Amino acid sequence: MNKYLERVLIDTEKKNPQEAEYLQAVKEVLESLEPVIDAHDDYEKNAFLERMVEPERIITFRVPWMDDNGQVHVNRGYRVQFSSLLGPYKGGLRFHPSVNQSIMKFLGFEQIFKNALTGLPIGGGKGGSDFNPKGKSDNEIMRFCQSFMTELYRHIGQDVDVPAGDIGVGAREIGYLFGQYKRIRDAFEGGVLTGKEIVYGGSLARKEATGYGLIFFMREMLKAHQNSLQGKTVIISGSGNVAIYACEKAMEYGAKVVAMSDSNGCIYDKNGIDLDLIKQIKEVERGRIKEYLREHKDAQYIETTNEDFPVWTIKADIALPCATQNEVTLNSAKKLVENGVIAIGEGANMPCTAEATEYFLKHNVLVAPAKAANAGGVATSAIEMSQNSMRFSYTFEEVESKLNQIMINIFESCKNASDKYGCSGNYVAGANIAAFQKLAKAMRAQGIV
Ligand code: NDP
Ligand code: 2IT
Repeated sequence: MNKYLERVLIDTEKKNPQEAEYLQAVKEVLESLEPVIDAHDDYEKNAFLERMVEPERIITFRVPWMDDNGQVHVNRGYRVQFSSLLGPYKGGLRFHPSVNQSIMKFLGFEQIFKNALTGLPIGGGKGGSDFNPKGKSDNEIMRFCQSFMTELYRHIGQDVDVPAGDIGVGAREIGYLFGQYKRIRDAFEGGVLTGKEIVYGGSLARKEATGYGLIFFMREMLKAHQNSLQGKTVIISGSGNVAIYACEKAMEYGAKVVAMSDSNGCIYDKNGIDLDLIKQIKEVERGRIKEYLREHKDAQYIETTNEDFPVWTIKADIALPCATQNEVTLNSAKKLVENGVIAIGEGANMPCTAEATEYFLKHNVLVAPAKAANAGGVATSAIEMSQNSMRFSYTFEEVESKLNQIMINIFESCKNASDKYGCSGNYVAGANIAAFQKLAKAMRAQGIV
């Protein structure tokens, strides 16, 4: 390995010994940058990589809140403001009990590269809390969001840092967060959060954007390999925001989606998933996916019992992990390849373990990497910010068409970079290289900061 790269990797490991997810994300990027680093001998002198892997700022704070029984709880809030090279910090908020500094940093780090690929003026950040929204009442969610924002507000702003949703944070949470921000600032700064409801400044098609964008990217990738989604069997993990709209668009392109999941298990419906029912269970009732069987008695439910998600044992041409990090283990990758999978589309962030990704690439399975393939969500967030600044809104069709073009451009950037640096067809490396080149250019232009 290139000596400079190797040293930065070792130093990063030393400095962040407990942060497995963060180190995994950094390692993947640094390893794929080797040909670029070899070609630029001034990167080391100017510490380009060291500056790339050190967040500009990490904020953690106490979030006390009271449940409906009067019991007080304390959670930890985070905002990692990783890079403002290309614009205000931008990235989602995750509410999930597994949230810790390592997960926040890996997500923030990946966000910098993803946002660079969109071609839009947004830096990279991420935040959230180890709060578990499952089983909480609306009032509990509101009180938690208000307490969270009462600390976060001083660190964000429409030209400073613009959070949005992620796991456990959707339009309901964004609404409560926005209400509290507006109340504290005594000003209507619409662009301070994205993923808002349409009625107070949200963008049409933002809800659909990550899932739709994933399928647009998949369409482009398959096209480049003389293939398409038409008639393909698809399995999807998760049944949240990304999974639902990936399913919807895949079906529109003539694919048959036969499985979806949640953290408890997966459903397999060989006749094709009834997406209206999934939306009813997940978006309206906030229920468990097992409920699917109440209307489809011949569908199967398989419970999750260990780290290998059962959804990946179902035979399919295309697999779309849309739940969480490291949800595709090496075991699962082997099973998918054995079952003849041709392409993986990462709707979630870092859903494949390093070993799984390596296994797919070695077996000529196309991998649409998260930083590129799920960038449609944040790209549409940036379009929401523009609409807020213009005090004007686009139609659904206008936003979808911009999103489509952005995903086409992102695929082209990944493909060109992989062709140019001798790793044709490896879009994981292509995405990292294409994004890094933009960031390095901005870093050089802005001096030592
Ligand atoms: P949601 O909260 O809407 O849905 C998450 C889904 O994944 C649920 O079905 C959930 O099941 C499942 N899930 C979450 N954590 C785990 C876990 N630890 N083990 C098993 N299943 C799990 O989130 P999103 O759809 O918004 O996000 C999904 C993924 O996509 C995340 O990786 C996120 O970072 C990424 N992403 C999201 C974007 C967006 O715009 N929302 C943009 C780009 C990427 P359960 O309900 O049982 O917990
Ligand atoms: O991971 C992601 O890109 C998101 N959760 C969306 C971020 C955003 O700012 O829309």
